[in-house]
Order: sequence, then C-alpha cells, then structure tokens
Amino acid sequence: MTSLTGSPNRLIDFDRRARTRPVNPSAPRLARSAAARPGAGIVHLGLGAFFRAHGAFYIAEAIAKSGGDWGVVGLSLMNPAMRDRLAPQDFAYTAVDLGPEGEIPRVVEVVRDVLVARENPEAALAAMADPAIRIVSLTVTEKGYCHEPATGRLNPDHPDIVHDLANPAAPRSAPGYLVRALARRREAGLRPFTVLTCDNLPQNGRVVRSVVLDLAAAVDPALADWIAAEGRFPATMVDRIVPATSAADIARVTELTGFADAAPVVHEPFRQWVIEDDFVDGARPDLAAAGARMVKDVAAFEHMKLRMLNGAHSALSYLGYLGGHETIAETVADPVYARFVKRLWRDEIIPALTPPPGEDLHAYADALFSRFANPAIRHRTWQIAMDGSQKLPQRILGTIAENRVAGRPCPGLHLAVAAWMRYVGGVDEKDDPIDVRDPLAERLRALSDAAPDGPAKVAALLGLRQIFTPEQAAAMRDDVSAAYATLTRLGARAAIEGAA
Ligand code: CS2
Repeated sequence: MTSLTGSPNRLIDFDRRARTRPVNPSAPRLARSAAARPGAGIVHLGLGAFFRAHGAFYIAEAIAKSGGDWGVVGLSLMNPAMRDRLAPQDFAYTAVDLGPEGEIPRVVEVVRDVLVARENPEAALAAMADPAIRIVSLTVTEKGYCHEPATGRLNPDHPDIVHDLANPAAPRSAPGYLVRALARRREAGLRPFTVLTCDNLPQNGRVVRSVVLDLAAAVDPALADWIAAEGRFPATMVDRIVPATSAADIARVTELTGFADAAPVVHEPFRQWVIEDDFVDGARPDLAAAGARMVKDVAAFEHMKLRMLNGAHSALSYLGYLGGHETIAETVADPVYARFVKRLWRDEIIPALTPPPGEDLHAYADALFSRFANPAIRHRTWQIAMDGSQKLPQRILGTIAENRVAGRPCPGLHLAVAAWMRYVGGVDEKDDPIDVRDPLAERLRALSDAAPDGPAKVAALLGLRQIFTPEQAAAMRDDVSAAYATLTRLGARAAIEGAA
C-alpha cells in the first residue's frame, strides 16, 4: 500500500491488488478514513468534476506536505445532487488517474462539507463570512460570472443580476454571493477573503474583480471601495482534462477499488496550475509544495492554454461533432482531423502567441496532441461544444484578431467559427437534431432559422454583440461565410481535408 499517511488530510492510494477484485454488487460504500480532519479554510463554489480532480487535489497534497487548516467547504448554488452523493460517504471521493500505466485510484478527503445555497442561503453566507475562511475559490464555468464575454464587464441585464440588485441580501448568482459575503465580513470588521477563480476565462482574476466591484458599487459604493482596496483576486491558469463522470465510470471504480462511490472523478495524469501570488495577507495553502507554479504574471500561461488547448478543443468539438465523432480521442484518431489540428497549432495559433517563461510552444503542442489522443479519456465533443457563446472570444476570436493585424490568414479558425454556427443551428449533417446547450441557445437558433441562406445566417450570428465586436464581425464576415458554404456543401470532414 503506498499511501501518504501521517497527515490528517490524505490522498490514499488503494492497494493495487484491489484491481483484480471482481465487481461486488453489495460493495461497501466508500468512507472517510478515521484520521483527524483539518479545519476549513476555503469555501469552493461549484464542486464539479473539474475542481474535485484539480484544485482539491492540489490542496489535499499541499496540506499533506506542509499542513494548515485548508479543508474545503463546497457550495452548490442550485443543485443538491453533489451534496446528496457525497454526504453518505462523508465527502470523500475517488479520483482515478487514467494514464498509460493504467488506472490509479486515490481517495481525496479534503472536502469537509457541501452546502446548497438555494436551500439555505443563510448557511452559505455564514460559511463565507466565517473568520476561518480565507479563500473563496470558484469553478462556476464561464457563464457563472454573469459578464459580457466580449468586454469582461458585469451584464446588468442578466436575470440573476437583475434579481441580486433588487435583493442584495438574498442573492442567486456567484457574484451576488461574493458581494454579500464580503459585505458581511466588512460589517463584522474582518479581512476580506481572497477570491480565487479557477475558470477558463481570459484575465480571470480581473473579470471576477470587475463583476464583484460593479455589483458592489450598485449596492453600496463604500463597500466597493473597501473591496477594491483590500480584496485580492489572483489570476490563475488551470489545466487538467476531466470529462464528466459517466455511469460506466462509477461502475468501474467499484470494480477497481472494491468500494461503491457515488461521485468519483476520472482524469488524465497531466495537471498544471499557475497562480498569481497575490492573496489577502498572504494566507493560502502551500500550493507550490503540491506542484503549482506561483508567479507574478499569469497572462502568457493563460494565453497559451486558452488558445492552444481550449481553442483546439472547441474547434475539434464542433468540427468533430459535425463529422460524427463522439469523443476528442476519436476525433484526433481520424488522420484528417489530426493533420488539421497540428496545422492549426503550427500555422494559426502559435505564431500569434508569446511563449511563457520556460515553455516551448511546439513541444506544448506535441504534448497536447498526446493528451487529446489518450483513448482512456472519453471526453465528448458534445460536452466541450456546450456554452460556445461564452467560450469563443477567449479561445478563438482573439487569435483571429491578432492574425488579422499581422496579415496572417487563418482558414482553420474561420472554419471552426463556421462549424460553431452550423452547430448552433441545431441540425447535424444527417438532418438529426443537435441538443445545443448554451445560455444563448434559443437566440442563436432563432437567428439562424430566420435567415434565408448561409451568408445571412453568418451575418445574423456575427451581429451578436455579446460575442463579436463590430470590427471583428466586419473583418471576419467574408471568410466565415466562405467557410460556412464549404461546410454546408462538403460536410465537416471533407471541408477539413481541404483546409488541412
Ligand atoms: C474543455 C475544458 O469543456 C471544455 O470546454 O475545453 O474543460 C478543458 O478540458 C480544460 O480546460 C482542460 O484544462
């Protein structure tokens, strides 16, 4: 048994022999070990698979190496499902590493509790205002910040923001909870918590700071001044590929470990966390001891990751889905798509990037290709295709804009934007419906349906100011229309073959 014992908060490796155990239909439920628990120091909003396989993993390791009361209280804004799954196993869960050496299950025990804000807003706010809590971290996805993707500012017309402005004491949105909890801390004479965003947004620290300040200023300008002066919103670059947990994953975990776990996570071996080292009073776990890179400036890392990993992910998800591929691994196993994505990195994405210190972008692209090709990771194209309206600006449109300034053509990226347009039209290449998940889904579908032909559909979608600036829309119109026409005429796979 290789386990990190001797620490109150452990990542326990299962006995490797457990892997040969037959599936036991009456397997005992996973339970927390008897070890002492660290006190809570972090509230985390949005306890999905990604945070549980990434941030929680680093925090558990940081505590194991350097100690500290940095246990995590999870907070779901709406959905009780995660709490209901984790509570019977005392919030322990299995994280399975799907690497070339096989599957390695570990138990992560850093989560102490999960609260559901909609059921009990008071308990959620009390937890965030507890003096022991020094960090509120977030993985609420791009749309959870209620901002305008094109500008990074709070969207005052967002229904949850309209609600929170009218009812600041009983919020609904993530920014609403942050502002209300910070107000309570100020009233109680406490220091603010650090807001640690772990979502794939450009300048994510700046975005969350600006939505919090915009909302606070609308409620109480003095509160906004205090947050601006005392609050800290470090930017981060987060990376680990963590597909949604499937029923097959849940069954496999019992087979591997002999324990029933209602909420395991499966993830690739790779992980990276680059964090701007700017915390309120320097209070944070020793994340560097767990392998996180603490830096002054995250921007170059963030650009590299958002544009190379997430940009290629989004391009492959729309083009792969339309071409009939279910997962990213399947998509890049198709040689036409493999050539396409490698060319996309080499000719269109890398030339528009400045490498971060110590990174070679071509080696990074090679490593990404291997990560995408990992057949054990069943990351569905449909999952990545979700919320494209919130993802395109930072993943693809910025690169297109910089290429334009430099006079570099980018046919692959234009094809990706056109594929997104075909996708949100809601009908695939076999005339079957697509289940489009996006906060703007209805609007996108209506615009596409109302336009009589391809060029008109492209023009209508480019008119969405939440996504495209007027200059971008004007500059891209001809290229995207041409790409859209090719996609419609040939289908995604043949269109890619032409562009590769
Ligand atoms: C993916 C990301 O779902 C998506 O949009 O591109 O979740 C991606 O897997 C992670 O950012 C990898 O770090």
